[in-house]
Amino acid sequence: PFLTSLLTHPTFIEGTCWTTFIDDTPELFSLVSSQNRAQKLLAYLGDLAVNGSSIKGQLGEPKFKGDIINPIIHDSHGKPIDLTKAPPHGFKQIIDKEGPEAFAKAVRAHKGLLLMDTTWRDAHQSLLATRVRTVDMINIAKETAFAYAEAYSIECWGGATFDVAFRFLYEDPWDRLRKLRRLVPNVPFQMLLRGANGVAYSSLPDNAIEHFCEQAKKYGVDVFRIFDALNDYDQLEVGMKAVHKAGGVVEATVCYSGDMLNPEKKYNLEYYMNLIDKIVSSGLCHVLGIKDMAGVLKPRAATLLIGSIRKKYPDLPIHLHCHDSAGTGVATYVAAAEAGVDAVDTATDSMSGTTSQPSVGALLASMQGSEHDPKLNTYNIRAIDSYWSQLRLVYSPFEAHLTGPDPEVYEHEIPGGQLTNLIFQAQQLGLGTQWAQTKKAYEQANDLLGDIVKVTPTSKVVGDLAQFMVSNKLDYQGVIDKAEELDFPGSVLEFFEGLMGQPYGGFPEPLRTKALRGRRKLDKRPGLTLEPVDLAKIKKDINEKYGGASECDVASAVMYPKVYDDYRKWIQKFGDLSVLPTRYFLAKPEIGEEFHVELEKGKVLILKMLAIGPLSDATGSREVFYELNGEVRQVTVDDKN
Ligand code: 3PY
Ligand code: ZN
Repeated sequence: PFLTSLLTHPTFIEGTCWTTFIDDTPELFSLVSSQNRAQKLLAYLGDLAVNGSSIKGQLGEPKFKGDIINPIIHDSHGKPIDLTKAPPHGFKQIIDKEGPEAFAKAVRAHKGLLLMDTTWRDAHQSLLATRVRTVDMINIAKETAFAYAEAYSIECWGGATFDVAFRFLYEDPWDRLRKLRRLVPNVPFQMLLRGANGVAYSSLPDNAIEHFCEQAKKYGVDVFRIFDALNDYDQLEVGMKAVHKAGGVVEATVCYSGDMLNPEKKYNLEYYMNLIDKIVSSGLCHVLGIKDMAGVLKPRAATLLIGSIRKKYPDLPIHLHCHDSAGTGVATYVAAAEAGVDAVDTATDSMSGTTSQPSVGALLASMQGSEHDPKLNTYNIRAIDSYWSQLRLVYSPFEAHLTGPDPEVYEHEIPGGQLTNLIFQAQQLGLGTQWAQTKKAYEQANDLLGDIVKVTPTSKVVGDLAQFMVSNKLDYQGVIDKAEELDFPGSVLEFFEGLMGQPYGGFPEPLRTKALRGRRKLDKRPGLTLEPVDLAKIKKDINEKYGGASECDVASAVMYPKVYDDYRKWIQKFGDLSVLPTRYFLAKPEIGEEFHVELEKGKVLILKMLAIGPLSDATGSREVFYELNGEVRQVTVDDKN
């Protein structure tokens, strides 16, 4: 079977095999025969038909169940592009041939505003609970490589996507990275790294971060946006050093919080410039990132902040990330471009706006004819969007149903992804009416914690405290008065212990002491006291349990031991379902409806559900009948209803 896997692998067939191909392509070692895979797939489809979807957070079925139509991309003469040809060279080639410093120089020298497309990461993290699956990115990847060939980067990895892929989609995020990389050889891939937390929710030993970054770089990430959720430089530096060592582009990032135009607020220009000075003087930073995770950077603040950085550091590339929660994102980007920013983040139109990034189409129209015009081919950009407008309807079960901008974000400062999540949770719990209370409580929780920078994982701390306050009917004063008796959420205690780093201005006292009740108080970064991870032992353990452990598997198990373990067990039962079209992953087909699943290149299963049998009183199960490549197959499914 290994030989069959190798000989039928798309990269092998395409003849683009590289020397470390076998090492770099662990899926070759999945010696599961297609027979076995088909049976596992039927087990999943049967379960879905009898018990409905088990995908967490899914409400109802996709609004769109038709065939997805792929767009035709055109060249500059209006002729359709042959997608079997290689796409034009982009910034990726500069990184590969000349390294991160040359990339930074090329970005700075570029005329016109550069764009990062966030559709494959932050846009769906912020709008659709991070649920977009690999197959739906793969199916538009070649077209994207042409339409976005001149882009600064495509964000496709990291942040919550890593955890959610394993936990809720039963997909391996490394597999996503490798597959997309093969299809997009020209545009740099970008990921979001939570500094010393990696892609997890609290600090990990330094060797775990190093090991993770090494694999991420090796399998396709070029640009690493590294932030720390408290803007704690010591925590940030762990990520910067790890990425530098791995040879990636260090996009060291400052999180923007509050309102620097308001003299009464904690985070002012001086605060940001001091942090930026520290980052630049480290000598590790190739690009400076400014991360406005809640969408609270007003246009005039962008002029002041970007203008000040540009003046002090004329050669430093600046990359700005905003969310469009209040509806001001495009105005902020225009102001930032005029103040000297190099790159900004947009999402395809139908996956943009509100808690996501500003729309690419709106930005292109706003910049058209100006000296900062990004000059992308708007026809192709819209063609890509015609694909995503269909996909957005396929993922409708994960919509938070935001109706429009939320200018109240300037008060509650909830980050884009979390805002959608909290609304979604409130709706699922039937607490829609409590939503207004949750927003108010979030604001008060933030004040209680000392007005901290709020982004994963600290945003979760504030969110958990807010929900705790709502369910226990506590206001600001109530928490202060009862602090000694309250059973605070775990994340709040972790924050107070110092496991997420040190907040600017210190921890709030006496609340911290009262809440901790004798637990430890770290005053240095946690990594200094954490034992290094025994990577060899983890590899051995995975090998013994499941076989075929790659370094990527090790990195996954280090980040999320339990989630990774559950994923491997799930795969043993249902196989790798990343190839199943999303419409059939989320809902059963109609009886008699034929559909195709391409297990691997050239190995297509033709499926048709024939019938769902009656409930057997004796066993509590049902038989589900499928036609698979013309043969009738049946699976027995426990009816959980
Ligand atoms: C993440 O860490 O997942 C984020 O998107 C922060 O903005
Ligand atoms: Zn974001």
